[in-house]
Amino acid sequence: DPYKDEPIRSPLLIPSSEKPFNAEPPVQMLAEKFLTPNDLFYVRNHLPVPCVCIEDFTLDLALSTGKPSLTFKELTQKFPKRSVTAAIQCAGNRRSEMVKVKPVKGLNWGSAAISNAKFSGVSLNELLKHYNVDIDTVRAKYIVFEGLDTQPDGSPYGASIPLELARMLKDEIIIAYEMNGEPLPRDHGYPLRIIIPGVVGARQVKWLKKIYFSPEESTSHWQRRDYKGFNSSTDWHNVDFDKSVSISQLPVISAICDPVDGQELEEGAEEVTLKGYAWSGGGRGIIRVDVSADGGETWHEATLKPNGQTPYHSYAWTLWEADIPLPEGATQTQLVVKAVDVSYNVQPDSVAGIWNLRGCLSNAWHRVNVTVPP
Ligand code: MTE
Ligand code: MO
Repeated sequence: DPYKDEPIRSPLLIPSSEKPFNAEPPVQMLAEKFLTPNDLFYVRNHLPVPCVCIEDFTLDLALSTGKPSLTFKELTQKFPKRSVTAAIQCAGNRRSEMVKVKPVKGLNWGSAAISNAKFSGVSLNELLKHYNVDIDTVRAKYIVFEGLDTQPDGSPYGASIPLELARMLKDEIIIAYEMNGEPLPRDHGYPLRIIIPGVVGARQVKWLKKIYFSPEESTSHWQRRDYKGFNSSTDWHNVDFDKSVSISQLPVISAICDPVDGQELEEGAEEVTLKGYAWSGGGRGIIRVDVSADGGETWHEATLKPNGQTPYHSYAWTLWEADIPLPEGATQTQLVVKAVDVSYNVQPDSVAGIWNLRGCLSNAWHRVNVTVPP
């Protein structure tokens, strides 16, 4: 069994698949803490978790100036420790809402395939500079990352981002060895993972083994045949993955974490307290979160909890809260949230228009139905 050496996991995680292990935390717990505790951080594995002996481990770079292999000790001792607080979100977060429109292929994620942590490690740019590589003048089109986890045919999990994006983010990309001040947990990439803030989860390669520059994208299945967007008339008979652009920076999203769908509020309640998260890719900060207690007829502004970052380098999520009146006398109603980022990007009001066959990028207004016993 290739899965016999999996890590021990919190019993609080709600699995959407066991082998490989995929799980999200209870959504109410997500909005409680700005930094998601490591054992509650959602897990998205495509393959068995590799067992790494830290003494034998090296990170391998293939550069124009040479092919250095660094031990864990060299990495952690030779270079200054840099940190970034960032949300990581699976492209399939909130996929279960798309499934209600029409079936899709993918894990049936709720709203908690996203988490937020402080990652610390070595700056990719500082590492490259140490080997006399200037990311601004490298002659290539992509930077490629490979993990230690391999498919049955021996090919590793891999991902890439355009070099243009890597240049924009050069001071923010980190080869992380710590998560919230602790060594990276095995499920999250021990001993190393690349953190590319503001970019989709699929590119945050865990168990990072190799970095190189290339004239083409990573040839991995997950770069070429997955994690792309399509319009809602594209189906498995006419889909052309080569024609679609790989997902990198993600669109604006939000969700109500508390109350949860189907929840019964207090008897005769006149007000409801909503809590949740909002986030946008590309470092675009959240400037406003609107909530409604009547299915989107009338809106109130939620109170944003500052994430400590600046509007154009806002990689962490923004938690928010709102106390709003319930419609008078209603015994059931729909709570809604939508967020606005600093570029005034907004979320689409319904999921039908953005439906796609892989159920990615499900960022419509988030709706939660509740009942109010009279
Ligand atoms: N890296 C490797 N090596 N193998 C993987 O299966 N999954 C990716 C990404 N990095 C994956 C990986 C996907 S799709 C997501 S959403 C994130 O890791 C999930 O990170 P997490 O498990 O730390 O939440
Ligand atoms: Mo993902």
